[in-house]
Amino acid sequence: MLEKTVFFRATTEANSMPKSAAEIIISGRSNVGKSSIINALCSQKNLARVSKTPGRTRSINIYSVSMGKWIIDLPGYGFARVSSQCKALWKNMIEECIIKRNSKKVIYTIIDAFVGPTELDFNVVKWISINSIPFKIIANKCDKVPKNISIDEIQSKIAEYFNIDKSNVFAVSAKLKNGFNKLQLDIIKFLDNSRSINAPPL
Ligand SMILES: Nc1nc2c(ncn2[C@@H]2O[C@H](COP(=O)(O)OP(=O)(O)OP(=O)(O)O)[C@@H](O)[C@H]2O)c(=O)[nH]1
Ligand SMILES: [Mg+2]
Repeated sequence: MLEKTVFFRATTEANSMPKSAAEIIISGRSNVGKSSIINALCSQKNLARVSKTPGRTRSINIYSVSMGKWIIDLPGYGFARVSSQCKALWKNMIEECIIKRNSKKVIYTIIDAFVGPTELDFNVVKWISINSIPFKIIANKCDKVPKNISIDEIQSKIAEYFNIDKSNVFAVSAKLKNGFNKLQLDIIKFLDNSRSINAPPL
């Protein structure tokens, strides 16, 4: 199902986004691997643009899985080298996209498994949770974690940190394409349970 995903549109105007049937939103700090995760999830190499330079994804990029069912790649947060004006614009755009649009959604916040969850991650997740938006956590870059730390340990620590059930924490490596089966099933289940709608014109 996810391998048929295509690019739909990019926008910085969340209030002009058409209505979706259901959406998966990928959020996380700059450079944590959001775009790489979308490529790995959809078994495609160049669907989303990956970059070594943090702050690469500047717009809300919408990918269509099928009939109004989307995966959304958000610009990363916490990129230090942007002006306060840029940060304010980012905040408005994200707020508009996540909170103000009344869509059926789940947010997957990506964290770096090697660095661990940061205070900024915690605050963003808290903000999502306060706004009653369903969320899950994906720990990426598991290939960088020392081999003596198990995937189970990584998941348990993160679940404890965010005070959520371990089943809502996924551990992957977008680089090695490891750990994606469970995550793909979770996403497909959510999208399959939503009614399709005819896509608006491109
Ligand atoms: N070691 C390792 N590197 C990864 C992994 N996933 C992504 N990267 C690298 O991390 C860097 C950032 O990846 P992106 O997918 O562009 O990250 P992003 O979160 O979309 O970044 P922004 O759009 O700038 O916010 C790239 O150099 C990727 O090759 C992973 O699982 N392991
Ligand atoms: Mg990106």
